[in-house]
This record gives sequence, structure tokens and C-alpha cells, in this order.
Amino acid sequence: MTPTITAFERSPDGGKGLARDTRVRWALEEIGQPYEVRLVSFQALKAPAHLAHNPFGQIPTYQEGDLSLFESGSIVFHIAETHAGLLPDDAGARARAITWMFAALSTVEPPILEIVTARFLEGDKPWSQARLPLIMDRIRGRLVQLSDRLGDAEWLDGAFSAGDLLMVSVLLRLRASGLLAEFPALAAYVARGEARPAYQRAFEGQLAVFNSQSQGN
Ligand code: GTB
Repeated sequence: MTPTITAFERSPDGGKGLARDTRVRWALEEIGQPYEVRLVSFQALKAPAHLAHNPFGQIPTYQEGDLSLFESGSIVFHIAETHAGLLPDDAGARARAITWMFAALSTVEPPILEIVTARFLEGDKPWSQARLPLIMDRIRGRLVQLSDRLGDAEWLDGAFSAGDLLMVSVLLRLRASGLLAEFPALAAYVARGEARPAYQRAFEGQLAVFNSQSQGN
């Protein structure tokens, strides 16, 4: 059964692939699973029909027959668990790859999201400018640790896995801040992820949505 995912009707990132449908698209492209995309407006995100699929009124969601999922990490995990190619067969290696999925979403991504909070949600507060350097240093701390662990390896633990897919997706959001460039090994790691044909297809897919919506107005 062809799954359907949701994405922004008009992504605020201008087609840069930073919204979280891209990581789900990427996972589906990696395993060669065709999918459909249902575009959702900001207004529709908060309407009952969408809230039935995601109680927090966000994208992405994933529907496959009777199964309805939300949370990009859970969706990528489901895809990786039910198809070959994103998680190793060996039990130990599989557990470690899953650990990297959690590390990406619960250890590396949270401080990165604080940049958005400080710049946009709290940008008008008098303490916002003073907070930003603290956030940047906290992120730097994580990146030092991650870069040390990666070393000169191609991927985090052997072959490319869903752990790398999520880690690269999370790190991509740092490019505009200049922080990624401070860590050449991580910048090269992200570039390797972006160079994967599956990522390219995912990126083009989301960009096509942005371009078609822009032309419509
Ligand atoms: N933990 C959830 C997950 O991983 O699925 C978080 C989902 C989430 O934050 N979804 C965002 C959303 O639906 C889109 S991706 N927001 C609408 C809302 O909450 O009302 C976050 C995002 C948005 C915009 C950019 N950007 O413009 O660069 C990047 C990422």
C-alpha cells in the first residue's frame, strides 16, 4: 500500500528542505518506496481533520492503510524497521543505529532548535540577543563531541543507517548559522548525506512543491 505523508503547502524555509517532511521523504527514497504527499496549509494543520492524525497540529504525518503516525523520528523508525536498508541486520549494530537516531533527536537537535526560539519566537525580548551566544556555545559543545566520535569515519557506526539520516537532517539546520563550517569533519559528513541520490530525490520533491506553490501566486 502506498503511504501518504503530509508536508507544508507552503514551507517557510523557501524550499531549502529544512521542514521535517524532508527526512521522511529521504527515508522513503532510500528504501525505494513510492509515496504520496498531502499538502496542508497552516490553517488546516490546526483543524480537527489533521489533529486526528497529529494532536500537535504539525507535519509530517504518515498514513499507510489503517496506520496513522506522527513524529518524524517515529515515522523514520517505522520505515526503517519494516524495510531493508536503513538498519543493520546484526542485533548489536541495529541497536547502536537506533541509539544514533535517538541521539540525533534528543541530544543534538534540541539545542539547535533553540536558535529558532531565540531568533524568532523570542526575538523581541530584551534578553534575546544576549542569549544567542550562550545557545551557540552549547551547540558547539555538542558538535565537538559528535565530531570527536565521528573522527574520519564515513558514517557514525559502519554503514549508512537511519541514525545517519536523522543526524544529517538535524545538522543541516545549522548551515545558515555558520556553525557547521566550524567543524570540517561534520560539514563533510553532512555533504556526504546530501550527496546520496535518495537525499537528492527527497530534496527535489520538496522543492518541486515549493516552486509549484510559488508559481500559483
Ligand atoms: N517533533 C516533531 C517531529 O519531529 O515530527 C516536530 C514537528 C514539527 O516541528 N513540525 C513543524 C510544523 O508542523 C514543521 S518542521 N510546524 C507548524 C506548527 O507547529 O504550527 C519545523 C520547521 C519549520 C520551518 C522551518 N523553516 O522554515 O526553516 C524548518 C523546520
